Amino acid sequence: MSPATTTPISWFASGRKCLGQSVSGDLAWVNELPGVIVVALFDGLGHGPRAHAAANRAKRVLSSKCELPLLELFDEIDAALKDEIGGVLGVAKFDIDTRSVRYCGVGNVAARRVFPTSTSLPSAPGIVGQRYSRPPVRVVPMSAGDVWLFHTDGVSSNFNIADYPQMAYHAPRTIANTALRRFSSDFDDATCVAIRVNE
Ligand SMILES: [Mn+2]
Repeated sequence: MSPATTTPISWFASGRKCLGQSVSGDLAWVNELPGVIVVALFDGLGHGPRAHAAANRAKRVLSSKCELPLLELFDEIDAALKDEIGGVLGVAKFDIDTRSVRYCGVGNVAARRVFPTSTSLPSAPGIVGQRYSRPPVRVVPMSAGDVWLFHTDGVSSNFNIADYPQMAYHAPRTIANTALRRFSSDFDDATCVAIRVNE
């Protein structure tokens, strides 16, 4: 994926598959709609071909239905995954007009604003495609200079960008690649999306 150039948001998605696997069960998906940038991160249960198939299914729904309100989008993906292995999912909508970020997450997927202040958006328990609690929709303000990280559990949540004070000033490509290189496990698929709200 390539970073946005025509919007007030720049982003980069970086990912790597589990050692020994030929495919990844993680999916980072970003779409720029008029006024809204949708960022989705899916992690199919386990890894390998079954997780990859689930991620592909989630991707098809995202591609056709990402304009739906978040909870309806989750319902659609849940229904589409009924005969797949399921997975965890986080979806954020960066709304340019209202300068806000709406987020829903189910399962172990991280959504964090890491700069200038740290805020983690919690997920509801469960597995999309199997059983989950309808996630609350979180709405937080979006300000120029904010840096967000979305990552799967292949990247450690212990990673704190405050420990690397220069990092937040780098381009999203560098932030995502660095998080992946320094803080990911070889033994799981690992994916990180870095987002910067431009001035
Ligand atoms: Mn994982």
